Amino acid sequence: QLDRKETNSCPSATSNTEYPRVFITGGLGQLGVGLAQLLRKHFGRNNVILSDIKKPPDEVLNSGPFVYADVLDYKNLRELVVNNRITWLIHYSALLSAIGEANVTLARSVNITGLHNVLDIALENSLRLFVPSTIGAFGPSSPRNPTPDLCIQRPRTIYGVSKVHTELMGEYYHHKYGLDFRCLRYPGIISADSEPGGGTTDYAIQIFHDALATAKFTCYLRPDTRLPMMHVRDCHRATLEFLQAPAERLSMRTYNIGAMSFTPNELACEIRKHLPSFEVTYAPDAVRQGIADSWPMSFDDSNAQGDWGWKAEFQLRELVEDMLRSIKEQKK
Ligand code: AKB
Repeated sequence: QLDRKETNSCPSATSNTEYPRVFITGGLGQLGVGLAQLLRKHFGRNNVILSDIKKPPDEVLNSGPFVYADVLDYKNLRELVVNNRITWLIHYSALLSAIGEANVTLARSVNITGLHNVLDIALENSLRLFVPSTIGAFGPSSPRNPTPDLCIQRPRTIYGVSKVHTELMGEYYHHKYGLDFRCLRYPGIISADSEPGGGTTDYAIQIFHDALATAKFTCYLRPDTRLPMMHVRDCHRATLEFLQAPAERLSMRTYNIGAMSFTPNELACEIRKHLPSFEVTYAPDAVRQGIADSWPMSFDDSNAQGDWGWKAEFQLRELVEDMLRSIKEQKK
């Protein structure tokens, strides 16, 4: 029989105590594995623990510690944090915008009850807590082009409502109890090696796969739907730089981060520079078009730039080159 401690604790890296001990929830979603890879380069393989409720693929298991963790199971999560001497908690578990609309009860529970659990565990254990927010935290009455950090936020999706709740609860715990809560509002994140799940910006990933497979793509948004987007490497770097920023440089606890904004038509035109025969058909879907129409067209991220030096590296041209090259390599 396995010892309980053994099942719930992962090997410590070294005696080097200056590195954070990082725990990532929802680690098998679009962002966890890539962020863990970057953090492990900086802090050591065993100092970064990925977790999820799904079975990890072999390459994830072989790349560093992985444990089962359900964010709705408070005791299990607390035990993992305590037994592994965690100092930074990165909370990626969430249902995204489109899938949230199809599963409101589940989204409310994962996105809101899950957040309450991690807030309490982070406070009890003096953790630095990072939770992403999103362009989806804004709504039809927000200024859309550009959207500043502080403005009206009345989103119309359960995802957006749960993320405004995240921003407000995290900031409340920071001001009332001193919790080191940090939050970035991510644009749509574009990645080649990990699939998104149920977002509104996902078309901008699928388009590359379909372009290379069949030179045809059917888009669920209108050709002129402009949304803020970011290459996944910029997203991971922003997250690390923000987590490492000294507290005195942070004039706020929730920041917009931007990189580029484009429409499906502009993206298709850029892809056509590499694949001239590429054709796109537009069949707007009422739910996702409605969501996109209520979201920012571009982000004002001047506070992130000024406070902790945020600057994106990828613009549309580099993003398209990198996505096409990476997907082609995966197929070899
Ligand atoms: C979604 O489309 O739901 C996400 C997001 C922008 O937060 N990618």
